[in-house]
Amino acid sequence: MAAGTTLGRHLMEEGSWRKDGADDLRALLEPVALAGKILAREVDQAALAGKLGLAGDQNATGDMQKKLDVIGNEIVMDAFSGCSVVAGIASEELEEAVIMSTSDDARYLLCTDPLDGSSNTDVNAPLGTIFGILRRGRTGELSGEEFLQKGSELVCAGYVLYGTSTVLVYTVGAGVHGFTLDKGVGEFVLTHEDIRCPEKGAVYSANVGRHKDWEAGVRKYLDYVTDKDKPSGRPHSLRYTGALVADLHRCLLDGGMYFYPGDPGSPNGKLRLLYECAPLACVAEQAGGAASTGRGRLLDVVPEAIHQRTPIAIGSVENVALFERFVAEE
Ligand code: AHM
Ligand code: MG
Repeated sequence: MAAGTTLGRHLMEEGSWRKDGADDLRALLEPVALAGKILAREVDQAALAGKLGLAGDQNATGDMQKKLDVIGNEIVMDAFSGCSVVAGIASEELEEAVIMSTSDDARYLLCTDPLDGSSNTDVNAPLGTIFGILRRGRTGELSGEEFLQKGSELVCAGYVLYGTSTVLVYTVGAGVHGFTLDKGVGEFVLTHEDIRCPEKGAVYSANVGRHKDWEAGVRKYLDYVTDKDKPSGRPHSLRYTGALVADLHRCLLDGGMYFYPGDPGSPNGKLRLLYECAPLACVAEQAGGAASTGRGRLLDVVPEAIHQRTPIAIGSVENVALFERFVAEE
């Protein structure tokens, strides 16, 4: 694609040969891009505007909300408020799914974590926005049950990473493309065309401070990647930012694997299936990588609840396969 390709132009060209069509793709992704631009500005200015720190409430899954979590959720909802093709939104920051449009054109559902990695807000470390779009099988009154579709049903997924630059990465089911925000002109410009995740990598991302609570197979995997074995490139290097989006972005570009397993207090780990893990699993697979619960393909898991958690291992296909073998052997 030509140098200087904007997201809008890319969507028109991609959409011209996709089932959902250019108009739908633009209707779905332009609000994501708008929310990404506004959130990039909010994150940038938060310390100056007194928007760091806790908001004072808990969200639906019991996390203490940061002010930026609340602001992020409002920004995403506002961006989609004029989008008639999206019937409803399920968000990490909303107890229940919210109706956005009752139009007969409302053929899609949005799943989102508006601000991934929000423990990073006050320390100037990376943050993200995760989004996944599902089809809606019917019209009429929206029910929360309609969101309970496995990740392989996602028609579009991606993330915005607020790091040293702001990057929007998306897939509509055939390849993964990345756009960097040119803040001077306010446009996302194609900088990472057809991202391919290396088949293996020598980096792992996990909160190893919790390793004593992990099941035996996961602990053995950690022993394996930290063992010294020059021919196989071990030990692997540890990189953990506290923002899944940033750690996955590194895996996609450089290879490696992020994992967040369960522990006795939280058998399904920390991360949420519908709006965190499934959209990112969709991106990983589309880039030639993989995502697993440790015991099978993550995109095959049918959610039973909007805020359901799942263990996850995501990144290079060989790393994920090896992780699954360690888990299966115990
Ligand atoms: P959040 O949605 O509340 O920010 O939680 C998700 C984040 C991930 O981005 C990150 O990898 C993980 O939680 C960090 O958790 P921990 O502090 O337990 O390592
Ligand atoms: Mg999150």
